[in-house]
Formats: sequence, C-alpha cells, structure tokens
Amino acid sequence: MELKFSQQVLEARQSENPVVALESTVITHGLPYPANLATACAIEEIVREEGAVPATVAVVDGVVHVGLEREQLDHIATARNMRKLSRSDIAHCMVTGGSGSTTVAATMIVARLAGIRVFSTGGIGGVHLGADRTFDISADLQELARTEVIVVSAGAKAILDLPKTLEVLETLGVPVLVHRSDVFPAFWSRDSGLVSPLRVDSVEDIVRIHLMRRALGLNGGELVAEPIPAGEEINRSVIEAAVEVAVARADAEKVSAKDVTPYLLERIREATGGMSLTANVSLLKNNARLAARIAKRFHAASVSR
Ligand code: PSU
Ligand code: MN
Repeated sequence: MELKFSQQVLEARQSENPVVALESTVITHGLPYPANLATACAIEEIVREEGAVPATVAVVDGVVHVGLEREQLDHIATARNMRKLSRSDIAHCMVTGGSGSTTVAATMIVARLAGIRVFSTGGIGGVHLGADRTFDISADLQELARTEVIVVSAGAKAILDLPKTLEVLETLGVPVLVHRSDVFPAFWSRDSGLVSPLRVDSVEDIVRIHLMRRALGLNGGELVAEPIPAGEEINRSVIEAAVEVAVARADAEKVSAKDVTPYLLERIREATGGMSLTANVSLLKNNARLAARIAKRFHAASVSR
C-alpha cells in the first residue's frame, strides 16, 4: 500500500518540517458547499501562516492521500459520491477503488502511518444521546485509545451525551487536556457545564504530556480541547433547544449509523439560522492555529533530543 503525498507534504517530509493532519469528513459531510471549500482552504492557510504544512487526508479512487492539491480539495468539496470512512470501512473503500472522506478515527490511522503526530478537527464523535437504546458510540473514542496522535478539537459536539462521552474516554485511558479552561467546552459553546478532566496552560505541556506517555509505554493519543473563542460562541441554551428538536426528528425519521451526525448538524444549522455554521468555521480555524503551534513545538522537542 502506498500513501500519496501532496507536493508540499512531500517537501516538508524531506526537510523534516512540522506537518498537521486535517480531516475531510467535515468538508464532505459536516459543512455545506461552498462554505466547506472556503473553510478547508482557510484552515490550510492558517496552518501555513503558523509555519507548519497542512495535510488534509482523504481516499480518492482507492488511494490514500496525505495532503490534497487545490484541484483535489475542489473535487471532494463538491463530489456527491464521497463515503464517510472510519476504521471499519477504510480498507474496503481502498480495495473497491472508492472515494471517501476520513473521520477523526480514519484520519488518526493515516496520520500515524505517515508519521504525523498532530491533527486538527472541529469536534470528535462520541456517545450519542439515547445511546442506551441505539448503542451509537463513535469509533473516534476507541481510536484515541489506540493511536498515537494528538487530536485538537473544540471538545465534543453538543449533539452528543457529553457526560457519557467523558466517562468512556476516561475508561479507555484517554487524557482529555482542556486548554486554559476549567470547564470542558461543548463545541459551539465554551462551557458544557462539565468540569475539565485535565487542564493545560501551554503548548509545551501538551507536547511534554504526549512524550511522557510514550516514556511510560502507554498507547494511544491525547484529546486536546480548545474552547471556541469568546465572542464567537453560541449560548448553550440556544444550542440545547436546537439539539433537542433535531434529536427527536432524527429518531422519528429513523436516521441511523453514519447518517446521524451529518443529519443533526444540518438540522441545527437550520434551527440557528446559520449561526451554528459561523461558529463551526470559527472554531475550526482556531483549532488549526493551536495544532500548528503544537506541531512546531513537538518538532523542536524532537530535534533537541
Ligand atoms: N466536526 C465537525 N463536523 C463533522 C465532524 C466533526 O464540525 O462532520 C465529523 C468528524 O469527522 C467525526 C465524525 O469523526 O463527524 C463523527 O462521526 P460518527 O459520530 O458517525 O463517528
Ligand atoms: Mn455513530
């Protein structure tokens, strides 16, 4: 199996410069066109401004791409046949010559293969509301327990059962490092009402924790939670009301499996008159900036060892 690197990622690898992995499900299933394309480009630009190289991951015609050229980004942002790939189905997509975007879980798998330690996303998947009936728990959680990548997120989406999501992460031994806050962020809002499992105040500590876990022989990654910038957030009560309606509708319409997350995001966008979209874009950019700083710090730490 071969990974197809973009020109920029190839050059970064040769000159050993820091690289940040980016997921593509947010482009194909998370945001509507054309905001998805504009956001994907803006995020890549932020990573470059910070002195790292962006590597957006996707499977195109059976080939795993690490870094997409501009035409490829254009393509996946508009293509209708993109599957949403996770740990269970990425190999099937490759063997059958299909195309698909990578979720947090699949992006982590590819990042590790490519030797990339830092990955930026919006929010991870988790335990869904009503999981006691549906058993719907994202494969992202198990992946964090297994795969050595630092994942920068704005917490987990408020469409999830956040207390249960944090419980599962704890059970799986995944450190949840909240950046400069004592409360766990809820994606569109800075405060989920839950206490931060662990607080970190510097990029340096995030890198040191990652390295300390390696020294201890511990598997898996770390989840970094970066609250959405103040002033860009949506009030929790507004989101919670929209989530309640969206979840009830998904139930009534029997939406299941992979379709649940994209369906809920779209309903919430409608219910908030697009406000959730603006906030989503803002937190994605903010996370990419932090991820690039972590990647640079990690790079400096590896060079000095
Ligand atoms: N963040 C967003 N929008 C998204 C996602 C994250 O702002 O669409 C995607 C991520 O790729 C995440 C996936 O891995 O949703 C979770 O899907 P599921 O619950 O089906 O595992
Ligand atoms: Mn699911």
